[in-house]
Amino acid sequence: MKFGTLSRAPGRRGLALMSALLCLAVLVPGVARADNPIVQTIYTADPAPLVHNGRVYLYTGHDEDASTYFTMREWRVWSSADMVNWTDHGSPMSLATFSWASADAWAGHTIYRNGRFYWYVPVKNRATGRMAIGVGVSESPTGPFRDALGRPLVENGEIDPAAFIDDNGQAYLYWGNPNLWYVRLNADMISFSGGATQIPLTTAGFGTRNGNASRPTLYEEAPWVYKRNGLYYNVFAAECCSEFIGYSTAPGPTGPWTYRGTVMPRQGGSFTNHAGVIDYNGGSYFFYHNGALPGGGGFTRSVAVEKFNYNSDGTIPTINMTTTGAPQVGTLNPYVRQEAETIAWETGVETEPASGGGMNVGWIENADWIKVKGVAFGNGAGSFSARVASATSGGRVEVRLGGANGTLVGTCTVPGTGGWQTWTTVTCPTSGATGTQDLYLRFAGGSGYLFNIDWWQFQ
Ligand SMILES: [Ca+2]
Ligand SMILES: [Ca+2]
Repeated sequence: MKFGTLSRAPGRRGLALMSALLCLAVLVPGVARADNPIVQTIYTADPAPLVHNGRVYLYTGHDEDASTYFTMREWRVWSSADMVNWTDHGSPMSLATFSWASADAWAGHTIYRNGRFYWYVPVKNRATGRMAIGVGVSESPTGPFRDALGRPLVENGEIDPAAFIDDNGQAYLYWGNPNLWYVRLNADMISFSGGATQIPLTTAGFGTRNGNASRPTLYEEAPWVYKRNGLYYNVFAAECCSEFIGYSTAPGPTGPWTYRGTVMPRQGGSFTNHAGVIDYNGGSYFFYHNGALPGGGGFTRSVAVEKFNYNSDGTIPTINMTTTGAPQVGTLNPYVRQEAETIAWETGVETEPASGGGMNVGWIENADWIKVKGVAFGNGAGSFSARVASATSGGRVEVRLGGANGTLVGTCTVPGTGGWQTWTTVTCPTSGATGTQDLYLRFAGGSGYLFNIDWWQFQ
C-alpha cells in the first residue's frame, strides 16, 4: 500500500475478514467480543515479544494474503502497554533490508543491548540458495532496522534464531531445524567466538518421538530460550506436523537439558506453532500463532497471547488457545493522543504508513469499526477530536461505547480534504462518556472509501 494515491484497492485480507465476520455475526452473536488473535488487519506469524521500558514490543512475520506456502517478504512490529490494545508500527524491516537475501522472511527474534535492538532473522541467501541468519539493528524498538553486517551472521541451512543474554553478560544465539545449534555471541551481538555447537538432541533432553528414526526427539524447531529464577528454559515447537509446544529446562544456558512436557497442545488450525514467553507487569504471558482468523490456516496464521502462572516449582502449566486472550493491564488514557492504529479488535479497516510518520487507519467504509478496550473516561469527556484525511467526500465517526452499535456519545463529521494524506483535525461534542468503557469508533457514510484516521483524543 502506498500513501498519496487515489487508488484504494483493499487487500483480500480485509475483504475476506469483513465478509466472513458479517456471516459469523449472524450465526454467533457476540463473536466480535473476542480479542484474540492480536492483529486482524493482516496475517501475522512467529511471535517474538520483547519487554522494554514498560512496554511490550511484538515482532512478527507477515503471511501474505491467500498464501499457499510460507510466502513472507517482511517483518512487522506491534506494541502494547496493556496486552489488549496493540499499536501497529508497520514494517521496519523486510527482505530488501538484506541485499544478499532472496526470499523467506521467516521467524526472527529481537533482543536489546547497550542502546540497540538486534533482530535476528532467517532468510534465503541468494548466492548459496541456503537459509542463513541475518541481523537487523536499530536504535529504536520500532526501527527502521538496517543490515548490521551486509552478510549472514551464520549460515548452515537451518532456521529460527533466538538470542539470549545471561546474567554474566554472555550472549548466545540458538537456532535450528532439524538440529539445535548455538554460538556464543560477542558483546557487539553481531559476531561470535568459537564455532557453531550442536546441543545434543537426546530423548532425556527433548522427549521421545515415535516412528521417526532420523528424528528421535520431539524437538522440531523454534527454540525460545530464557532464564527465570535461576532456571534455564527452552520452549520449542515439537513433533511436526502438526506441531505442539513443548519445553525443556537446564541448570545452564547450554544444558544439560531435561524434557518437561507440553506447554500448548496441538490446537488452532495451523500445522505449525511458535512460542514467545515473557514476564510483564507482574504477569507471565505466552505468545503463539494459529489459523483463527477468517481465511486462516497453516500459511495464513495469526499471533495470539494467553496469560499464565508458573507452578510453584517453576514448571509451566498446560496453556490452551482462547479467543478472549489476556486480561487488560490497567486502562487506556483517552485524554492524550492515541493512535488510530492502536486497536483491540476491528472489522473492515487496514493500515498504511502515514505521511507524518507512524501509521494511519484506512480502507474505511460504511459500518467498519475499531474497538479500543478499557478506556478510562473518568468523570466524563466533553469532546472528541480526530486527525483525518479524505480524497473523497468524507463521512462520520460515530463515538460509541460498549459495542459497535452501542451507546452513541458523539458524532464527528469528516469533510473531504483533497487527499488521503491531506490531514485536518475535526472535533465534536461528546456526552455520557464516563467511567471505564470499551470505546468503539464506528464509521459511517456513503459508498466507497470514506476517510483515513491517524490519531484521536478526547478532551
Ligand atoms: Ca473497509
Ligand atoms: Ca497514527
